[in-house]
Amino acid sequence: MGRKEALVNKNRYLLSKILRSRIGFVLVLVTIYWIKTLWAYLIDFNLDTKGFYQNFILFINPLPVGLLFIGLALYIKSTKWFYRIAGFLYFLLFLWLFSNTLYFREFSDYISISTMLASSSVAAGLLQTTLKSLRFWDFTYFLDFIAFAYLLAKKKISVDPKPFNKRASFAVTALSVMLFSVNLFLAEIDRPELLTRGFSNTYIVRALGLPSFLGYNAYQTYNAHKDRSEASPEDLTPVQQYITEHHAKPNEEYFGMAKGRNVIYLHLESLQQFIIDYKLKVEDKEYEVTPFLNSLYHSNSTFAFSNFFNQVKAGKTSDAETMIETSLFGLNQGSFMVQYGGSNTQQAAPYILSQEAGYTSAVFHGNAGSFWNRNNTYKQWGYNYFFDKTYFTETNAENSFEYGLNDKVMFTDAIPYFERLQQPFYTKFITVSNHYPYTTSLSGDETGFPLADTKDETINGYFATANYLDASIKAFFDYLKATGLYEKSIIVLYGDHYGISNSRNPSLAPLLGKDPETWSDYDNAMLQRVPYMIVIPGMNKGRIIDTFGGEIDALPTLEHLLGIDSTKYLQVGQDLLSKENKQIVSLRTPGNFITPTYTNYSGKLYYTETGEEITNPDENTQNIIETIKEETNAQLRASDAIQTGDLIRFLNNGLPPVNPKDYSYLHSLDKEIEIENELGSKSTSLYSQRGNQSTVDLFQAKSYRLLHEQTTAATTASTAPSSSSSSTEEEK
Ligand code: GP9
Ligand code: MN
Repeated sequence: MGRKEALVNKNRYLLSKILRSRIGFVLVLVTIYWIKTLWAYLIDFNLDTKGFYQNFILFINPLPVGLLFIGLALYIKSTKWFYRIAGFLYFLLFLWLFSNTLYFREFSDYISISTMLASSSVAAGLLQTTLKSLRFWDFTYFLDFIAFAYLLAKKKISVDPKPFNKRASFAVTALSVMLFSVNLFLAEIDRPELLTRGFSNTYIVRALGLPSFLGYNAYQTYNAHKDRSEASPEDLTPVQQYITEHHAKPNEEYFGMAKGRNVIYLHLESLQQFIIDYKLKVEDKEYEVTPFLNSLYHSNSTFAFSNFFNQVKAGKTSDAETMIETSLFGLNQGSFMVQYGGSNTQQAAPYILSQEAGYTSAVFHGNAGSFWNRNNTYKQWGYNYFFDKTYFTETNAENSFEYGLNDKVMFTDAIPYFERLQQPFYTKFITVSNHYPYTTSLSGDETGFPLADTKDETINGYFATANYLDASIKAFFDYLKATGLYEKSIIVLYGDHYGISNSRNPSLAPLLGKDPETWSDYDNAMLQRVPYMIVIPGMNKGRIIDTFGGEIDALPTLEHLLGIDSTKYLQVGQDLLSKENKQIVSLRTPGNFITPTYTNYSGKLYYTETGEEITNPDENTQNIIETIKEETNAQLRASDAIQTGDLIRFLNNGLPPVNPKDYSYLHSLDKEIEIENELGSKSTSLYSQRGNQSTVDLFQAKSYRLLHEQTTAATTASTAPSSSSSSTEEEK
């Protein structure tokens, strides 16, 4: 017998020895499940893990649940049933894993409870697409079954008739629960508030594994379902009453002034209002951070708001999107889009505009479509297209970071899809490069804008990424102007939420000319302002408006500018251009609010204008504060009732309910082209209007280095013209 043969025999012997005991059998199944899951993580799922720590969590996460689940069989006394149940539990885990790999190939997401509960026709369709997504390497997932069948046939597996000790079985359960807690603990360190905020299915799967994701999803679905089943059409009455009383009549001067125009939303990631007109001082030199946005801010084509506040909570970006698109708040805990977005009946801007004025709608965003459950929520919002990262240049270390593709690349890559949209369109570009930690998104030619000089690296990098965002927006505006879309559009820009958190604000204070020692919650509250600018090219009534408002007010403001009556919708915001606007900004934490006179933040009351704290309010002030609080509570109450009770499903306002099954975000370019072809000479896409000529070349986003070289070259050009020739060559 050769050495190799001896080794194989030894291994075989060892395996059959392990398999001979019940616990051995369980451990073998757990190990195979573990290996298969890792295999699926490696070849099928795209989990976007970064660094050793995240990969380590990914590596260990199949073990606890695998052991817990298959280990349950150890409690069974009967030999026959022990083997049957252990095998069955293993098979269930495998089935869940394998179905998810097939599903993921098609949908880039994981199977949720609502996917499974979908009607049988969808299920049949699912089965079809699933079968189509089988790949030749899938046989690897079945190798163990073949091996087991072989061993059984050859009678190599002998059964262990001795039941496992009850206490030992319990010890296995306890051990797996403990391992699971360790897993959860490590995951929470990597991503604080993982379970409360939800983020995306990918985050849950990569931290806790597929079976836990199912449990998590089931819990959320159950909660949403509970609130929903308790609600009835009568709940609409108080909500509608609030909305009617709270309605702010449109200002006749502006009503319909942008009627029929394309709507372009530019979501400015983490951009705060303090950055507008701000000049960063580094080594005695001043650098304007957002020169282009500043020019918009001061333009007479822009309604620019100086007291516009973000009203998000744990759902951050998703909360901002929810408010902007529906004029309803996110939740007090977690993210509305994650918990209800995919299932609630909603009447969001894309759907309203398609119904009222035949708009086509699209979102462009360079991150995974499942983040914040966008892929499902957007269908409920009636978005015709969602171009997520799968439509753009593949991400790598240079062109992207944790949260997605860099903005300039995203805009560049969006053009081929953007130019094919039928007009009028409602589109949203969600930028991402100016996102925490502000140190990892820019590299190579995009670096060069000076870093601030504080002790906090996050703050130091913020200005450079904000400058990058500014340059991306400028490039996009240049494109709009070059194509002629500019005059046909209304462009709305908003910052979604703070970029520098309250805990870091004292370090930011000196850059704002403030003393960190006296920095207060009032200052924190004031920093919740974000940019909000409505650009209507060609109009000249634009100015800086100091009305106090927030994200919840954006939709009625837009509707009125487009000449749409907002009264028939369940929206709790108020038009910011209306003379009847009450200027009460409810923050999502009940009791916190900002008005032009008072600010109540983190349990403290201030005069908004001076920042002076009101420690002993007189009776009159107390009454005023109580009235404001009651107003904000009523607004949040109405919104929460609609959101958690899914009340829009009871509303009869003439709009048929959105059917999410009518929407798919696959093969979108083909669909756009098909529509162009169907419409023929009636096609209104930019591409068709330009005689089937692409506008891709009209979008030019130069890197920071090129832009910078160009300006230095321009200033030196008069003295040394030859020095600029090489860089101009490169710019072409
Ligand atoms: C990710 C992006 C970030 O797709 O929109 O969300 P945030 O972390 O800002 O909530
Ligand atoms: Mn954000």
